[in-house]
Order: sequence, then structure tokens, then C-alpha cells
Amino acid sequence: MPEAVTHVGSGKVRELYELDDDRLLLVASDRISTFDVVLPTEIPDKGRVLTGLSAFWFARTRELVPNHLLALRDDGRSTECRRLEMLPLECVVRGYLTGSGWKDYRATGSVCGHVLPPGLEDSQKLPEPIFTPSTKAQEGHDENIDRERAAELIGQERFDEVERISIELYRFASEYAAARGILIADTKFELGLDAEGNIMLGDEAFTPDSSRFWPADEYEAGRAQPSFDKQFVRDYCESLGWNKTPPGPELPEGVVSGTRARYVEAFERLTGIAFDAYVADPDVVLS
Ligand code: Q0Z
Repeated sequence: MPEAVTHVGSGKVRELYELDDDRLLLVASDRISTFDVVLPTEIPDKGRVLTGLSAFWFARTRELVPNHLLALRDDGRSTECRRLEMLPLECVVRGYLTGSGWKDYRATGSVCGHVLPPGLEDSQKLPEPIFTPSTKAQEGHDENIDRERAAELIGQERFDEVERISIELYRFASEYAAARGILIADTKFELGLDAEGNIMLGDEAFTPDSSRFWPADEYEAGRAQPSFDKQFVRDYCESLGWNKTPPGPELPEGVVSGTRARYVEAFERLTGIAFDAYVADPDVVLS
């Protein structure tokens, strides 16, 4: 008999279902967003690449912090996970100055209460990675908050633990990735509590949808960096003069295949596993 599953949430490109009282099913689609708009054209296997990468990192960081992963399904895009009580903040770590961090730095010299040295350039590597939490916005963009506000939300003791865990996770993954030619400029993840009150890593981890991946061989401070995964899509959208409001444009076949190849390349470089082997047996990323 097929199991009954209740749909409990939608992200831009993922769906969340309830399996039972203790377990959720996270399903990654092949949808892609750019400039915050989901496009009408899918990238084949994107959901599998992101699910496999996330599971790969969960398996390799469980000694730093336990996580919600229980099992991967045979479709390669579905993760059975422990239901957590998510903390009411997004854990953001930045190793490079870009995006809203660069914007805030240019305006104030600080990012989320971290006073930075003067004269830093766009995309420059920071002396040390910084924890820059944000609040979860229901709609629109998450709002950067300073450490005082974050400590108010979850308590000072928990804040200190969350910051330490976040920086450790980022250091581990960014060093691992840099050795394989991919810079993880920044990343966002969600921590939650299990039934016993233990802090666990939930949601997704170090995927190109939750992080900025830059090709290391093209890195140069002082300018915006190309995106490892989405640059073909961005360039195509820019070439159309699209105004970046919905609906987004359909993508031509060459942009789709080139983008799929970049996702598969990121998977294979980081995991050292052939993507075909993952499709044949998703559990290959877990050992
Ligand atoms: C993740 C999200 C998605 C929409 C809730 N293990 C967990 N326990 C409790 N809650 C979550 C998780 Cl992963 C949880 N999200 C983000 C994912 C679709 C929203 F696929 N929301």
C-alpha cells in the first residue's frame, strides 16, 4: 500500500512532506531560480545533485555536529529526515565580502556587528570567517541582524554555541572545497533541536543553492565573481534585457545543458564520486 504523506511546505525549488510525527521528507526539484525568480525551464538532475551534495556534507560533518539526515530515497532527490524544532534564525557564515555583506560594509564598515578593517574590496577574502545571522523572512529577503539581536532571539549561551558550530562547519567545508577548486564564498544553514534538546544541522548544507560557489581558478578580488553553477543562466537573462520580475524567461537548450554540466561538475569535484554512480545508488555519498 502506498504511504500517505501530507504536504507541509514549499520552498522556491523544494517541497517538504510529513512522513510521521518524527520524520519529514525533503524533496528537491529540478527548478532553478535566478535574481530571486523561479524560471519556467528546469535543469535536469539539479535536485539530485543538490540532495547528493547535501547528504555528502552531512555524512562528513556529523562529528562536528549531528544532523537530521535519516535516509536517502532511491530517486536521489528525496531525504528522509528527523523532525527538528528549528531555531528562529538563519546561520550565515561569510569567508569573502560579497552580496549584502559587501553592501553593508561599504555603507557602515561593519557586517552584522563585526567591525572590519578599512579598504576591503568587493569579493575580498576576510581575515577570518564571520558569523552573520539573519532572521527568516516570511516573504522577501532575510534581514541581517547583529549579534545582540541574535542573542536576544535564542539566548546568549545558545548563540555562542551556534556561532562556534557555524564557523567550524564553514571552515571544514570551505577548506575541503578550496582544495578541489571551488571557493565557498558564504553559506547559510539552519540549526534545530531534536527531542532531547541537542543542536542538530537541518535543511540543506553547502549546496550551490544555499552557498555561493565560485570557481577558484577565476578568483580575483576587486570585482564581482562568476557563479560556479548559475553564470550561464545569469548571462543569458542579462542578454535578454529581462527586467527580473516574474515571469522569468524560458532557457534555450544550450544554457540548460551547460548549466546541468556545471552542477554535475560541482558534485563530482567535491565528492570525488561519478554522478552516474550516485544516480545508480544514492547511498554512495554516505560512506
Ligand atoms: C525545513 C523548507 C523545503 C520548504 C522546515 N528536519 C526539519 N525539521 C523541521 N523543520 C524543517 C526540517 Cl528540514 C524545515 N524547512 C525549510 C524546506 C520546503 C521549507 F523543502 N522548513
